[in-house]
Amino acid sequence: MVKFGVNLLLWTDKFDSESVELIPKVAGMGFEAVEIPIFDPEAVDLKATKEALKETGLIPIGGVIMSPERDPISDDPSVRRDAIDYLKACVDITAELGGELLCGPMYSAVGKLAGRPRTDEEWGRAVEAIREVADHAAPKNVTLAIEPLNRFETYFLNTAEDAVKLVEEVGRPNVKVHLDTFHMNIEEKNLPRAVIRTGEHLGHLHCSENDRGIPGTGHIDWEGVFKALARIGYDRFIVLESFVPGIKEIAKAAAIWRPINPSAEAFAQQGLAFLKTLARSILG
Ligand code: LER
Ligand code: MN
Repeated sequence: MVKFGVNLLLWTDKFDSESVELIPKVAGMGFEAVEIPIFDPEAVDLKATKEALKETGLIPIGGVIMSPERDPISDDPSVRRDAIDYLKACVDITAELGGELLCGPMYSAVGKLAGRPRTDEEWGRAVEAIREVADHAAPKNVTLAIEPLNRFETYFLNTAEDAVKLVEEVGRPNVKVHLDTFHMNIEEKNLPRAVIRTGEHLGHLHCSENDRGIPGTGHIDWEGVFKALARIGYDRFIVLESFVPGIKEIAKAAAIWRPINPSAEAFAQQGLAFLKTLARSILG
């Protein structure tokens, strides 16, 4: 059975002790899982977060936020080392909170564009970094899910096909592909076909409308996507993701300058209702 979650980036880009109050809020909306953006591993209040998760029964998913200072494909070896250390800290937090999945674009900084295609050297650095983090994560029972982004947010990994290629080259059973319908709408010729080709490699899914609006209000082929999920037997998380202009860092990274949704709450609640209805009729 798939489980529905929401990414807390909808409300905050810095998960800290104050953000813990978002956990009961999300549980009250009817979600079963919560994606926690780990901006600063030191700022995560492990004790309070664990308590809130225990009280609500929500399943935590860790989300990474890379930056130019922690970039696994940087030319600077110390920046690469900081990226790997950061990712390992995110694995530790995810495991400590009782989670089994760490997701996101963990190969490069969001918004980093080089004005050229990725190089073989950068590809090799990403493979090495992800292998090292995966080997750290395996004994903690944490799986990594790698998210391709659209071409305006990264030059490194844009398509499901390339993400599968990366995951196959990494060659670790605890490394999967993470797809996001918003990015797919820009980069894939056909969303259901991309899901089917990802197949057993699919480890995580973000759902967002083509304009980052509420699922069901735009032109994403939701029925096709869910039929493809049924065909590959997908039974992991489905996480709603959007951003609002007030959350500055993520608004900047995702270029959200106008209110796409009436409110964060409307996005989460209406999106959940729409996707749950679809899941009931297609996934059973
Ligand atoms: C993160 O999950 C994502 O999809 C990016 O677009 C954030 O900028
Ligand atoms: Mn996403």
